[in-house]
This record gives sequence, C-alpha cells and structure tokens, in this order.
Amino acid sequence: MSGYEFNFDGLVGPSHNYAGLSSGNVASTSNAGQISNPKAAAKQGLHKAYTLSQLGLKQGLIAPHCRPDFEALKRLGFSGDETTLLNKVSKQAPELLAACYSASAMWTANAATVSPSADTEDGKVHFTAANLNNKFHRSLEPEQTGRILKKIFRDETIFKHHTHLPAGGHFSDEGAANHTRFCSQYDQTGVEFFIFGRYAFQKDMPAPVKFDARQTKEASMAIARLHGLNPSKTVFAQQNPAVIDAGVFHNDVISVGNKNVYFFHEDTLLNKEETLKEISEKFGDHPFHFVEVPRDEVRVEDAVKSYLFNSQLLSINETDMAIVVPEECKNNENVWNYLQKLPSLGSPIKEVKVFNVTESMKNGGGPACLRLRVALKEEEIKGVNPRSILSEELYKDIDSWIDKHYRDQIHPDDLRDPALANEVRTALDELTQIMDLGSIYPFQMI
Ligand code: SUG
Repeated sequence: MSGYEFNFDGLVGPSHNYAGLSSGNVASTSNAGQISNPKAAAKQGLHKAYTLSQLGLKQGLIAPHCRPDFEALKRLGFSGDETTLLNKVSKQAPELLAACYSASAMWTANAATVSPSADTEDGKVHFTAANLNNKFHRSLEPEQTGRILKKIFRDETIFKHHTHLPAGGHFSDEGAANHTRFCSQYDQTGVEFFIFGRYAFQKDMPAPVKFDARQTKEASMAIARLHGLNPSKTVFAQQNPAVIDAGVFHNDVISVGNKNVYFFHEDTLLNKEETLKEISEKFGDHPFHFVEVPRDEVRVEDAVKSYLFNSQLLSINETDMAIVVPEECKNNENVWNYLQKLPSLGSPIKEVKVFNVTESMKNGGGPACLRLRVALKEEEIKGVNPRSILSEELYKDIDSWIDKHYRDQIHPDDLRDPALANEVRTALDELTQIMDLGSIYPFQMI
C-alpha cells in the first residue's frame, strides 16, 4: 500500500450528556434526559481507536471542545459571575444551557471536509471546518474546531486550512459525514463524492418534508472549489429525501466508501443509476465494487436503528477490508444476518469487527461519526503534531487522564453545577499539555 488513511477520532469530552438536541436524529431525541456516563463514553471511543491502532491502522486523536460555551451564553444576554450566570440560564432557558454544554464535537466526521494532496490543485491537504449551521448546539463548534485542526495539522507548507462557510442555511455544511472518497491507493488521485440533502437557491427541487436536510449542494460545491478539486474527479449527488425523513440525518448513516468500494443501502441516493455510472466512469479502469444492500434484506429503519452503514471500512492489506460496526448491529436480526454473509459476497470486505460505542450511539453517533479521515502521503506525516498520533504511550496518558477527570454520570440537572464547569477546564488545560496543543481554549487565551 502507498500512502495512509489516518482516522482521527474525537475524544469524548467530560460533559457528554443526553439533551435531545438534534431533531431528525432518532437516537438523540429518544434518549433525551437520560443519565450519561462520560467516563465510559470516552473510554469506549479511546478503546476503539487504540485497538485499531494495535492492528496496524493509523490513528490520531482530536481534543474535545471546552464546555459550557460561556462566550455563547454571554452573547445571548446572560451575565454575572459563573455561578450567577449558570443559575440564571438554568432557570430561564435550560435548553440553552444544554446546547452550550453539549460534547457534540466528539463526532469528528462532522468537524471538517478533508481533501488529500493528490486531489487538490496546489498539492496541499485541504481542510474546511464545517459550519454545522443546522443545529444551534453544533453551530458553536467551527471556530474551536478550526483552532484545534491548525494545531494538529500544523505545517503550513503541507496543510491548508479554510474558514468555515458563511453562516445561514444556504451553505449549511456538516463536513465529512456527507463526503467520501474513492481511490486505488491513498496517495493517488481519487474521486471525491459529495452527497447533499437539498438545494439552497433553486426552488421546486426535491427535499425532505419532515426533517431538515443538513447539507446543501451549494455548500458541497463551495468546498470543492476551495479545495481546488478537479471537476472530472468530483461527483455530487442528492441523498434520497425520503431517507432523511426516516432518520438518516447524515449520509454516513446510510452509506460508506473506501478505496474501490462503495457500501450503500438501495434507497440511499435519489438518482442512483446515474450517480453510480458517474462514479464508475470517473474512477477509471480499476475494478470498482458497488456493494448494495437490498431493502428486502435490511430496511432503512434497520439501518437507522443499528447504524450498519455508520461503519468504518478499513483496508487491512493491499486488497482486503474490515468493516467496523457498532454492537447495536448484533441486536438487529436483519442486519446481523446480512453482516454474517457480507464477507462471502465477493467484495473486498472480508471481516466484521464489532465495537461497543453505546454511549455515543445513544446520541446518534456510531464508529464512523467518531472519526475524521485524513489520507496522507508518507512525507506529509511529519507535518502532523506527533502528540496527536495515537501511540501506546499517548493511549496510557489519555486513559489515566480520563480516570482522573471524568465523572461516571451526568444527569441533566448536573449542568447547573458550577463545579462541573471547573472540572472541565482543569481537565482540558491538562490535556493541552498532554497533547502539546498550546493554547486553544478561550479560557487559555485571556
Ligand atoms: O449532529 N448528535 C449528533 C450526532 C452526529 C453523528 N455524526 C455523524 N453521523 N457523522 C448530531 O445530531 C445529539 C446531542 C444531544 O442530543 O445531546 C447530537 O448532537
């Protein structure tokens, strides 16, 4: 294999809680108000990343955001010292407190869209932080995400960081959750595939009716322009609006791609035949595998419940891939039956690996949501902050840091407790030292 795919997993933040903030995301709304376990959540995610790194896969980590977002609360008119402010907001607008306390930055598939250097005009690796405009709690993420990405991918001769797209629904962008890339080798030019949910400017185009489409075509096209992608190697396609209404709020809940494989549900795309033909033509001569899961075997509802497609397709050698699925796939008979026969269907997917990321799943985040893929050439790795790459030493340091700082339960009422805000700050201050990130949080910049 030449070139590498790194998976940068989001470290679950110390304020992980269930606030029911994401309409259209069935797990988030149905688990609202439950007691969360931040310590278990962080350990589940770290364990997944470390286990994969032990199998020889390239893994990195992305630091959590500082919460609550006091700056946002102040902009919304809450004032006073922290205790007073928390007291006021919890009484007057508990929904704002919950939103400003969300640990949603853990789902780094939504942190940014990344284009590897082999695809871009200037030969740099391009990042555009996602504006996450569609949900208030997530719209608080892009600045901090941008700062963190710059500290990780820090060599400006190798990496190019773009500011998130302008605010407002027209350029609503949810990052790599609505983007995938096909290639023969990670360091070779690939086909970048953008999947959007609606058009921003054109009227009378198909769109979901029950839930919002979180990605516009205009946002995807702006990113392709910013990254200098070659139109003959770029494909844009619309997600089937009916699946968005069925709870597929990001395309990575219904399909995933890697190298020469596209694993997708029969109902994923609006114009399926045309899109698959375009991918195939733009991919070129190499064999390509469309692994289409029929609705007769796995219903969209099964996919939403089990997160079968929110899986990681990982190349384990030159030709074979493993599919990393959440434990919830075992609890769904249709999905589990399908997964058992998948390795014998003749595609490169030869192995199924099951991980427990239940704490994240209860907010609608499976294995694929928890990671941002960055394909790098051998010589580009030196431009990455080494303390962001997961080694045994970093794993041990982070694991003990979690033990030291994380609570093992958070009830929605706990968000009122000023001690929690202090605990988060103390933890993150120490983390920036462990991960050599410098000053990235607002409390470190005053
Ligand atoms: O944006 N959930 C996230 C889940 C993101 C999953 N990411 C991908 N599919 N790539 C979201 O809906 C719920 C938070 C809460 O309800 O407390 C939340 O933000």
